[in-house]
Amino acid sequence: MSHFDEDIMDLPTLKTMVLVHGIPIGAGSAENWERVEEFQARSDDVIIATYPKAGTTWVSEVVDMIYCGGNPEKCRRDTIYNRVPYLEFKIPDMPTGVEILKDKPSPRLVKTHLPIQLMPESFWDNKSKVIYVARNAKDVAVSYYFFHNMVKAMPDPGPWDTFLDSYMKGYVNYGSWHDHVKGWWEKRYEYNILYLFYEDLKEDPKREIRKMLQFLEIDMSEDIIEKIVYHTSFEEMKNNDMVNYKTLPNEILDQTTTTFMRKGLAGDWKNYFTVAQNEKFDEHYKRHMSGTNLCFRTEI
Ligand code: PPS
Repeated sequence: MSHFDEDIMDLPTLKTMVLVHGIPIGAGSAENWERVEEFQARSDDVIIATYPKAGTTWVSEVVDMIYCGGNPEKCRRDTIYNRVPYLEFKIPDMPTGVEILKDKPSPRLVKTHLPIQLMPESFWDNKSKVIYVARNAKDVAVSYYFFHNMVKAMPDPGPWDTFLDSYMKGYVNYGSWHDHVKGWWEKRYEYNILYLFYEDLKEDPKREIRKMLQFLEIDMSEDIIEKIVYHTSFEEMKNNDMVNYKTLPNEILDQTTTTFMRKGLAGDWKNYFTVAQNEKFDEHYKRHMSGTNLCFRTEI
């Protein structure tokens, strides 16, 4: 597990970050850390936990659809970031994730990107359910790079080659991808965690939705499951303003050159990695993922 020291904090990709227990976290969230740590979970909370860009919004919409009985109109009641508040979110002049969640009726759906060791204890004390979604490291790298260019509060990622290098080392918001996916994987039986993969959802969304239903102990007819698959397809979500983040102004999230719902593919990394970058990445990956039985597919 990487624990970073203050001496890396001047790096361009860590501008606006603060170390929280050795993990780079956005300065706003870090400022609010006590509130996050003290967060009072409820036993019927459902947490959607991910490393950034792993399919958070997709699974959030699926889970909200499940709780809305497959009715897309009910899911259009509000934006995804209000329906599934972001636990550690804090930017100036907006209510924090903790504040929004405090007043939500049960069952609350909660989004977080926290590595498992930074999760508020009360989630474990209350045996809240967590759906963790993991996506292969290469597609996450590409998606995260584009996201850095879209979000005004994120550091400038610089050229792709240098960003990729920083990402491999974990010098980005939320730290190392390797540590994140392994940390959650290792605790999946200790806590109430359903561990899912983005690539599996792409391959067979119906199968993965059934896993979520079983985990959430909810019965649902085939017709409704099919409706959920349709409503949460990439094309449908891309055109749905309640999930595509188009409700945010350009000053926060600039979607003029790339969109939040960018491509939604498994294997798009091949369009960005050079042969040399891929070799270096694979060699580094092997070292950081040795000793785990956690396996990813980089294409389907
Ligand atoms: S965030 O900002 O961390 O919450 O982003 P997150 O939602 O985790 O990830 C965004 C990527 O997920 C893709 N996406 C989808 N893929 C397939 N199907 C559906 N329905 C879907 N919805 C979102 C989105 O396009 C981002 O991936 P890229 O590779 O950039 O397209």
